[in-house]
Amino acid sequence: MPVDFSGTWNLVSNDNFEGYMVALGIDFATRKIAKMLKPQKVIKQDGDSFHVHTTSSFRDYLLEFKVGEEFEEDNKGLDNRKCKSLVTWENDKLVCVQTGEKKNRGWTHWLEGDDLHLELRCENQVCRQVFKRA
Ligand code: 1AG
Repeated sequence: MPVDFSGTWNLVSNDNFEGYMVALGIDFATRKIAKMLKPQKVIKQDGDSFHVHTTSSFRDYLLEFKVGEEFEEDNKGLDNRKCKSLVTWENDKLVCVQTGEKKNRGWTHWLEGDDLHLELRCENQVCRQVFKRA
């Protein structure tokens, strides 16, 4: 039985989101708005099948995937760059490698106590987000 990430999660901290957005080439005006946001994540997990909806007052992002199955990701409303994404389990962590134009791009989700953690990586930048159950 894998870990269950299902639930509604609210962002409580967002370390170096600015550096991550700069690495993705997000323009100044968009970054200024984006870093004020407190997004919510709704995760629906059925075993290895995931539906992750990140919502905010500015933009939303929906990602659906199955662990171990590579898919095309469009990053629509984020940096809009297409990449090939593959999510795998590394013990109880969900690790995504996003292969494309940007080096070292990907993310990791894990649970720690009652918190949901997300590390977002691009080039030499790491953004660390923590979410609490709504
Ligand atoms: C993700 O999480 C990232 C989801 O895939 C969105 C989080 C951060 C934003 C990423 C890049 C910044 C690009 C543009 C800034 C503009 C708007 C910010 C909007 C933020 C809310 C959507 C991994 C996993 C499943 O949870 O996606």
